[in-house]
Amino acid sequence: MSKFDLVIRNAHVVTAADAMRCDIGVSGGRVAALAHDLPKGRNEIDAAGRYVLPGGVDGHCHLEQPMPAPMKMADDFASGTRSAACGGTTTVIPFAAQQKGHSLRAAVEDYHRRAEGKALIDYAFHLIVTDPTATVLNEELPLLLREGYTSFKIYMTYDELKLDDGQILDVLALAREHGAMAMVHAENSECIAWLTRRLEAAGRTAPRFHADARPMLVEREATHRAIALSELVDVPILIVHVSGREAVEQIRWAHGHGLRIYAETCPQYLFLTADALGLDGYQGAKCVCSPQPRDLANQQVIWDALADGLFTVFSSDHAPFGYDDPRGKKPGGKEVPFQYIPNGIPGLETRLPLLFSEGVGKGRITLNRFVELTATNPAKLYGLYPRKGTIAIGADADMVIWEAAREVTISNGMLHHAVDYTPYEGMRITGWPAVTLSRGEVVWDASEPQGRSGRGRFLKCDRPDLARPAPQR
Ligand code: DUC
Ligand code: ZN
Ligand code: ZN
Repeated sequence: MSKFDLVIRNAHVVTAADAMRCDIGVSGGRVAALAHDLPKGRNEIDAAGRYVLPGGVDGHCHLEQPMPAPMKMADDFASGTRSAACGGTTTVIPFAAQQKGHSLRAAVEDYHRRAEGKALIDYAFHLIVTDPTATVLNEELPLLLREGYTSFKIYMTYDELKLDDGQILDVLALAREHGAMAMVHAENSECIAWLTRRLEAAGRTAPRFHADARPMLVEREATHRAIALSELVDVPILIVHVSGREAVEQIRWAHGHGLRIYAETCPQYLFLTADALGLDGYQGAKCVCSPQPRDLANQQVIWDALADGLFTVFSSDHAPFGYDDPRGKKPGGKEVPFQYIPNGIPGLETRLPLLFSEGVGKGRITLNRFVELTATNPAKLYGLYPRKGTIAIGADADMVIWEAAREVTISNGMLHHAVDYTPYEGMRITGWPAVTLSRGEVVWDASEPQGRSGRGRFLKCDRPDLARPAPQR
């Protein structure tokens, strides 16, 4: 009887810190050995000539998040996690969102019901705090944090989600007391509302005017304010979906002053520009997300900040709404003014291949940095490391064998989400996962998703591993 359920032979293993050539022995869903010439396993994969990397951890994606009618996200936990696995991601962390006037606990219970029996890969939950009442702050949140929900998102915009500065301070104080990770959506709500009213009055309602309602200063001001609120409370925060230069400058300033500000960016800020919102007719609705993609100069700033260590994590912000869909980009079946288009674009499956091809393949970032941004750091930030986010003895055997030279023209037909478009249609990239393993089981084999929906397990998160952000290189 073999000691190993699976042996991956001749692997070129790359983690955030190292690279080594060895065999990988998997037993009971975990990495049990990293050595040469391991004895035969019950199953064997020959990885000769291929990289074996930790499975991706997508720390920011939205799946089946309850929305105001008639909107409904296209992906549930089954299609969303399937799509993630086919793109090399083995852990997702979507959001259990509190509805104003309701309890946070109820949101978490509801979200578990949505996930149960459906996920193909493992998942944890962030919370979204929209109504920080005394009960939420003093009773619900402290208990939930102890039960393995150790991170939450707060919004500075969106009427149904946003908190005012006093509420944000209350929530940050609680994060400090309990060692939780606060993620902040930083955009100035009043400026957006004012600009939107003026655009509407001028009849400027096409999708491309979404960008005019959110000039960069809207993100810059809110980023600055979020940093100040974090400094006042003396607690680290993560600024999510940073889109360009002015927000990056604020974060650099904070780092220069020794403040613990983590930062996230997403594929849409590297591979799309605001021009995509002006596509023919109503097509620009496909790329309406917030913050919106900027321009080529801002893309370069984001690339530089990925390479020099300013960013801690690279996430998809997958927010799946169908285009020709009365529950999606055409609410009620109609082409609507930009402010009623549900915000978000799909990207769970393309996140890793895009960064692998254009980042590692084009020499902008190293393979170690790729692993750090897409797997190791999100696992650390959200209290899942070292179980997730690395290849090490005792870690879950979540791994991706990469076919680094495979040339791919992205098309929606090859993806596995339930959205009817991809914003990256026609893009030519090099590299795609050949095999994705979740706890030692194949969930993607280069042609089909594998494994049973519902095999994915809920993960309780520990306290975040809150080292200071890496010094900028
Ligand atoms: N913006 C968000 O804040 N969340 C989901 C999608 C989006 O565009
Ligand atoms: Zn957001
Ligand atoms: Zn989001």
